[in-house]
Amino acid sequence: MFIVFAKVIKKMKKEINRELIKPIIRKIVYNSVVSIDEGRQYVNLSHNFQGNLEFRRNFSIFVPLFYSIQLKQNQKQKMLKQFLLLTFMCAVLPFGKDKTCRADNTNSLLWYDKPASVWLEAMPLGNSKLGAMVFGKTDVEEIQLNEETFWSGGPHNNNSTSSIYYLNEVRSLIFQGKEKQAEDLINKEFIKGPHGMRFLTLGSLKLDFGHKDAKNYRRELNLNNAVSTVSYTANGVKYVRETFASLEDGVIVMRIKASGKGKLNFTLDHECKLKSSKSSERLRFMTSRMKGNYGMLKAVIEGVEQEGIKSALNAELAAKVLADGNITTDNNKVDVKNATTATIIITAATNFVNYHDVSGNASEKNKATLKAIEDKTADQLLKRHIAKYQEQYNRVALDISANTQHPSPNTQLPTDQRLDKFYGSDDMGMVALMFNFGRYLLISSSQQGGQAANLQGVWNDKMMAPWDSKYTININAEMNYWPAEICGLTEAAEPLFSMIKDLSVTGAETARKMYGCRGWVAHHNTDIWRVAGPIDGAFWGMFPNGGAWLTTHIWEHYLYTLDKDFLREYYPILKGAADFYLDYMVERDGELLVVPSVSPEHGGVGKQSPVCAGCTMDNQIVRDALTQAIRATEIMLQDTALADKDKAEMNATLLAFNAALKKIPAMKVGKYGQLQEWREDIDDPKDEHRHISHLYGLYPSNQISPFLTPDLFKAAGVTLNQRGDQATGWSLGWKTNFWARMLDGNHAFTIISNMLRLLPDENKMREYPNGRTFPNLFDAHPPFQIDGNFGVTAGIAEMLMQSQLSPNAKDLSPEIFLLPALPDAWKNGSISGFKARGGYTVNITWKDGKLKSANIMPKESGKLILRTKTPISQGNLVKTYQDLGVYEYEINVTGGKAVVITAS
Ligand code: FUC
Repeated sequence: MFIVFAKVIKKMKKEINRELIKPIIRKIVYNSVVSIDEGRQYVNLSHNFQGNLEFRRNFSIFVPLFYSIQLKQNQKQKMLKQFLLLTFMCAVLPFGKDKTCRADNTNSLLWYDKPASVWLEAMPLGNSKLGAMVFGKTDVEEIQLNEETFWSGGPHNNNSTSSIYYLNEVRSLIFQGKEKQAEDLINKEFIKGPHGMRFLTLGSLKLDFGHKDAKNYRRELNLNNAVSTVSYTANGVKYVRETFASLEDGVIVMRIKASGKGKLNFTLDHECKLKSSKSSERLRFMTSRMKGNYGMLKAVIEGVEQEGIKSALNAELAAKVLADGNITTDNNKVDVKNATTATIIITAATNFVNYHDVSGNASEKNKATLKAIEDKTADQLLKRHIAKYQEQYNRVALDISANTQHPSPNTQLPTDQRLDKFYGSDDMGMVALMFNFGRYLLISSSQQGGQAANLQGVWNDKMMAPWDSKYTININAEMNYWPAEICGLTEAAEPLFSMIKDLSVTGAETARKMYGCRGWVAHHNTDIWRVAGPIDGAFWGMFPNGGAWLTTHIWEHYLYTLDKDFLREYYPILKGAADFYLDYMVERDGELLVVPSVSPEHGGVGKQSPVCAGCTMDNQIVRDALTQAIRATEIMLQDTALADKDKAEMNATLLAFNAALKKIPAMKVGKYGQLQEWREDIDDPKDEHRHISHLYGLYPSNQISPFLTPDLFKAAGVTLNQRGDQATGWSLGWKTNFWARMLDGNHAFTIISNMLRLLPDENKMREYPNGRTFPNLFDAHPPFQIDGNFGVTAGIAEMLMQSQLSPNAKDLSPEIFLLPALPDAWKNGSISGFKARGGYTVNITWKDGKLKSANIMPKESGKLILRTKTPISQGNLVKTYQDLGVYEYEINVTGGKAVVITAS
């Protein structure tokens, strides 16, 4: 089949004519959207086509191919016949007989055969600014909405003004072993509230179609183009609804089409549990190309007060309804009658400008958003959205399969059933789907100029979101961004950087007021108002490392991109995080200790309180904060235009940071062979706590490595085994990365298998105690928390490629490891577009569990240390780690010139 097809393609390359193919596609695919955008061809066949599923999948691959190929007129009939025949054959041949025909859509498509009955079955759409959950109902459709800046409260801070007077007493109590008393004092004098504001919902748009008896139902979310489609037949009419959250234009668009003329009738309404008012009106529009009427539904939703912080935000939601039928707007609703097609354009905004300015105007923002696109057709909006989305999404590709000859039959099931059957199956496409979904979620919830993805990304329907849907920065918010750099979604991380910038300002006040320290600090939590003080109680909140941990993302961004302008811009923030520690740490027996602190949400055996001094995670984060600040300072010093005064200041900084670094306590191995979580050997070997904070040094940091610190590496393995293979969703995400760094692919895969277990809904936890993924593939803590999605996405990448910079390396020469943790179950596959530290782009293919080839593109010239588990034909073999089965090569690379690697 493949050979026949390849031959035809070869022939067609010479002969196909675009003009010929275009009408054919149009004819075959009822109402499909075919567009060409500056040389980029794509086809969206996801709606209005009632064919065999496989046909659609295969067809969507072939059409762009054919479409971009030039044909001569005189060959057209013959070629056309071959084209249709081949496409048909692909559709009817059993899946897997021919890999070429097996489009990889099963790795990028979520689909269901019934509407969502609960929120966690609905399809998430987003463009960072707006989040939407589309239920796909036939009777009354629901689109639940969020706007990223709609939070409770208003500008404020939560810095205690009394803590500074009790700091010494707290420290002295801790050093006397009276941690409980220290905790009580912290709770009384350090943590005064408020404890963070919450992320609010805009409520839902409801579209009453009244289609109670729908047949041939299908809904899907296509990760290849970020479009969700619902189709069904009611009363003999086929209805198709296609929804996307435009990344380019900042709106949500729903296009609705009926197969029968004038058969589309619906009423649009808004419902919200928050206090809101709504209005609707019928307006006239006139553009250069069209004129007519449209309906506008508006809702103004009031923010809420929380913990005495008055609400400073209001949101306005606006839905513009265009239709080719009658539009009326009675009772604050929009009514569409006797139409065939309709388009709803949704926008929302608040008066939020930034964390200390709420002087914006939601209504003006919405007007401007709608005005900017008033000339654009729905087709154009779709085309612009897909182009922007694919520019990011298509940077990376992952293919993994257990068996290319006989793919799992599970691939044919609706996604919830496929997920339910994953455990123990060989459906490795499900893993790829989860990986792609993670990338999709990051693109959809975090874009330049927007807010960082919170605990639920940008999707929350609850009045009281779990943990307020804030930013928990003792692991969760950081985890959200673990896939960003390695998956080439570097600009998706920009909202995180801008949040860190804000925190470096609010956190400087916190450092000064609460502790009398220079630099800046943030504790275990923050929100849209960028509160930096401790919250909830010492058990959680007395964690002065949240800000510094966040800054590692800035340094990492530099390592991945080598962008010196970025580093220059953020240098003061890196330095400020390190400066804080110089003042906050206390010297004890020649060691510098972070005190007071906690190893997140966890205490040791025999302790009544987790409050402590210099726990392992403190030391690891301080070590990173100081090391990255030192390296950044060294890079800044290379600037020949630096004034003498600045140079002198930077040299003094280097001296101070280097001196402090020498006094940071080393990691210790405890009595069970475990890595100690605290300075004292008080770990409980039976403890299965979800936070494994002391392994921060293994991942995301690189202070524990099989090559540089084999004893600590072994101890980390002992700790991981003690903690077990079950956990909350995000903890499983972390464990996937841990086991990848332990170079144990099979164990990492066990963790992924534990994560990919269906939990039908939050209230089914009893029946499904092991459920960690909801039907719509949202991660289950439970409840829903998006960090697990991002954690496992990063973990899958980390199993296939790792890059590190040796903490000891003077130069920043990177170490790239190809296939460090490939599980037996992932026999064959490939990755492309993965980014590695040091400015590298990496493609890898493997076969029968072994590296086959790789293509490594360096940005700059230098020396690369390359590790593999299979001997290769290139580079100088400098070391073999017998016990690990690892080969280490040194390769000199030239910037912009790909290094091709082949297994020897
Ligand atoms: C931390 C975790 C919890 C939860 C919360 C949002 O406090 O310990 O499990 O993820 O953040």
